[in-house]
Amino acid sequence: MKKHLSPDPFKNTRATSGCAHMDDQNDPVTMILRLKDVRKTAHNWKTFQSGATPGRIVIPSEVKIRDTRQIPFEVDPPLHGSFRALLDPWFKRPLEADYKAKLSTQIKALVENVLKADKVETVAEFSLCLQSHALTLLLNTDGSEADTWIGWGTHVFRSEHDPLDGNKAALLYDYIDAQIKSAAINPRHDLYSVLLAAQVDGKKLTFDEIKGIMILTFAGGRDTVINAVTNTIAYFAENPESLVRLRNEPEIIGRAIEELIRYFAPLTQMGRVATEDTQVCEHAIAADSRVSLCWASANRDESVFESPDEVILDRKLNPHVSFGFSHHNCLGATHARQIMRILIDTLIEKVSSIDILDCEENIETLGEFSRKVGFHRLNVKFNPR
Ligand code: EMZ
Repeated sequence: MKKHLSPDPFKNTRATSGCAHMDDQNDPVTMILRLKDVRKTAHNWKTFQSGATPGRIVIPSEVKIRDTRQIPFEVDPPLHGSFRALLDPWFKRPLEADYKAKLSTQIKALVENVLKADKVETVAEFSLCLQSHALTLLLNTDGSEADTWIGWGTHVFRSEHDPLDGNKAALLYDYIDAQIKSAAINPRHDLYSVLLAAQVDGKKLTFDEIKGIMILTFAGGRDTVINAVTNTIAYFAENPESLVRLRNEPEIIGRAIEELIRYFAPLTQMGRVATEDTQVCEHAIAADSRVSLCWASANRDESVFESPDEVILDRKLNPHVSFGFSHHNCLGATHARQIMRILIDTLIEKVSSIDILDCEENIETLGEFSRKVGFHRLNVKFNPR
């Protein structure tokens, strides 16, 4: 099998049942697999809440390793809307010319650097570096902070052999605590200082609210961006004609980005907790039990997407849910799309082909399903134009 491929493990169950069940630390989850049901459930925040015990809507659940509520994604309307109103303008900054220019400088330097090497481990030496440097722009913080974050590895709450690593999370928490405290003493121009000066619904944010926003900013866009970038490199390695096509038809790059993000669905699913006895496509859901919005399955729904298992770079109808759906749509999506845009522009300009040398896939186990979400290791050689 080609290394870039991401097979759809949900196909049969999506067609026959529409839902699947998985256990997660004795707190079972009903996975919702069809696009229409995923969208309807995401929209219905009164019955399917995000504001449950912190960590419970994440799968695997993080309740055992954290009690800080991540904001805004673990908050329901109407408070959720007040936080989004504060945060949305800041997270739209990646559209500004100055931001794009800085991101472009970072990505160009990184690509030029890997072009000099005989072998590059894409996850650690490329995607993680790219993600961490780009995050200094999103936070508007000192560029040298990236080196600290790179040292933490690809996931904030997981380590190589531990899917829930509380000690690792403590590293991030201590770091964020120290950053908030120092910004409180000496105000700066970064996100910490913006949050310290801000108000939501006429009130200053508490320390824990600021911390919750910062944790989400670090955690939510980390493995997801790394997966998106690494999978994109694997795709171009095995489809060199696509690089040529995008070079010749730059007008389809926007659509190509959406398609790569649809196909690879960097975040498999996100949970909700039912506030009452209810049902989803004829499956009974008990009050206080969990459902998941399975973005990865919904993106392959054959009743919506033609040839869902193919990457069609200029796909026209593409209502994918890789960035979630409804009011909780991904706050970092503008930043993520800008990263993909500049990455593709840079590859087109500087790279002729990419050879995969060896790899180890990152497979998630979700009850009866196994899903490839990316790579633990992807050694490649970038060849210059
Ligand atoms: C949470 C989540 C947010 C969670 C949009 O996703 O990302 C996961 O990777 C983290 O582990 O804590 O931030």
